Amino acid sequence: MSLQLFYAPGACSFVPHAMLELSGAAFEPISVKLHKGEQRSAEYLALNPRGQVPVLVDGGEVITQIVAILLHLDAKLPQAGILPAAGMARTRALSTLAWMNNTVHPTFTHVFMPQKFTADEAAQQAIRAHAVQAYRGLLGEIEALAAKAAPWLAGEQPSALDAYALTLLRWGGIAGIDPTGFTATWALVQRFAALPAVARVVERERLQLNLFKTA
Ligand SMILES: N[C@@H](CCC(=O)N[C@@H](CS)C(=O)NCC(=O)O)C(=O)O
Repeated sequence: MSLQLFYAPGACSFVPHAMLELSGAAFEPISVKLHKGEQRSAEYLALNPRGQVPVLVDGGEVITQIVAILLHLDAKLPQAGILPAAGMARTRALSTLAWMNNTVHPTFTHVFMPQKFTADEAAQQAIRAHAVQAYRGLLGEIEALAAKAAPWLAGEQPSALDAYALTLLRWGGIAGIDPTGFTATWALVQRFAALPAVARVVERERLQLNLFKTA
């Protein structure tokens, strides 16, 4: 089995990165430095013409999109507990995963890269300010889920939802939102980061969980 994961430190690729490490499967993590524009190199665009991470290469097959990568890994490495195995628990976890990926994550993109949505600098500031407020509300929704975690977001086992929650809450600090204010999520994220496999990924990506800076 040859598995390669192209990831960028601190990016959404943390989600499959953490789950691969938790699975115990052998894989090659390959870092793509987004701040250096490596995702726009000819070599990388040949792999993923959209110029984004994550990319999973499994036996030469290129797979993009977090949800597709996670479902592929879940089928291949069921021991990883990427999602609950079956039943309504799986359906609910998929529902939350889809929402994190299609709603929470793109809201942060409006905070972090408003230039993707308009070239007008004043409009960029307005988009950013509006998206920060929306993002705060979405982190509040994750907080309500974390308050009910038993003990993880998808139930008894740590899953992709906990990895995504870590990424999204950490991004809150970049958006100027204090992550420690979301007490249940903050506790969950710290517990997840302390799992030995996840701690290896946090170390490999050199992640600091709290990026919030007071003015
Ligand atoms: N819908 C995509 C989103 C991927 C994405 O937004 N990746 C970001 C990092 S979090 C990226 O590679 N950005 C680089 C860029 O846009 O230049 C997925 O689920 O994989």
